[in-house]
Amino acid sequence: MAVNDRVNDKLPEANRAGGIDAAWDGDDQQWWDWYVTLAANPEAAGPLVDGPGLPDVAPASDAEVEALLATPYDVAPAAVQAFRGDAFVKLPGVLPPAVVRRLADRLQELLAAEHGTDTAGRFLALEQMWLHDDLMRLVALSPRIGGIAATLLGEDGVRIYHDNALSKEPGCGRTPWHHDDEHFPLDSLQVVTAWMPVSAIPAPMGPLSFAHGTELREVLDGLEFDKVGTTYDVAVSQRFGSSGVQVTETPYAVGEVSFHSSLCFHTAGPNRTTQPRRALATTYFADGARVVDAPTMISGTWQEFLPDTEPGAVARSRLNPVVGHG
Ligand SMILES: O=C(O)CCC(=O)C(=O)O
Ligand SMILES: [Fe+2]
Repeated sequence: MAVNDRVNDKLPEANRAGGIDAAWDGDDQQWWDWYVTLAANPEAAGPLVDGPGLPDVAPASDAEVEALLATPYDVAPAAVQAFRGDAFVKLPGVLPPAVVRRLADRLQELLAAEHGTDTAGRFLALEQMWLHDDLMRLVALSPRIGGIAATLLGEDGVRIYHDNALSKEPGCGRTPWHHDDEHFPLDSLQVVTAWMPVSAIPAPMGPLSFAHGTELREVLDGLEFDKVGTTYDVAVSQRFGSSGVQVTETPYAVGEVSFHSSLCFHTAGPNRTTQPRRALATTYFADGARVVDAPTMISGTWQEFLPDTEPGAVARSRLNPVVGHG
């Protein structure tokens, strides 16, 4: 079948014809249901294995969560260097196990309320939880997390773009290779996502994996995004392989949090465990950044995160408070 004849039934009708320039015509969950179809998945080998479970500790109280998330984290100079060179860094001990446990328990409630239990093999998302959930607001607006983001970017202040819960359910396949610059309609490369797992994430569960470097768009020069199939994902992987690009694909310990810049190319393996692979992902951008002139469908439901903000305007709506200071 010719490339142009291929269809992807997860694409909303309005996004099927033409290129990627049209605005996304579905909701955030529909976006993820489509997006994971763009990842190539080798034949799965063997049955699902046990996951690591949730941290085996009593959950922190909400007051303890609040106090911890207000406490600055000491970012080592070597970590800042690593982030600026590699475009990502994984930081140990950002969240104590009892806090992780409390967040995992609450996230379970929120996901069950929204998506029910018939979720095997899917990639479930929730976004903008901070607008209606007190605990999730503590995370999204955390001076600790926002402070790390500002320090890594070398900015005086960062604003929140959005929060997310990302649940890769048992049996769900890979996340396609991508960098987030194409997802955020921001005219700035000073954008970073804190990816906060709510359990340990061993290799079979599909930890987020990162290609090292801030200049990788050069390595991928000429590759075209494929909105119906896996050709882009496959080609990125081949180019990285043939160019000797280093990829870090390591497990996460409980409390470890990664920060990836919008220039960082990343992917994640399938979840071959019986436990959902869950993380909270909050994105921050430099105070003063503008919205691009022409957001595309890859930017998804961006007006939800930047209400009353026109393309080209400074991104500082009522939903983008300054969260962290460097
Ligand atoms: O959770 C995943 O597999 C993908 C997450 C991601 O791409 C991101 O947080 O930028
Ligand atoms: Fe991403």
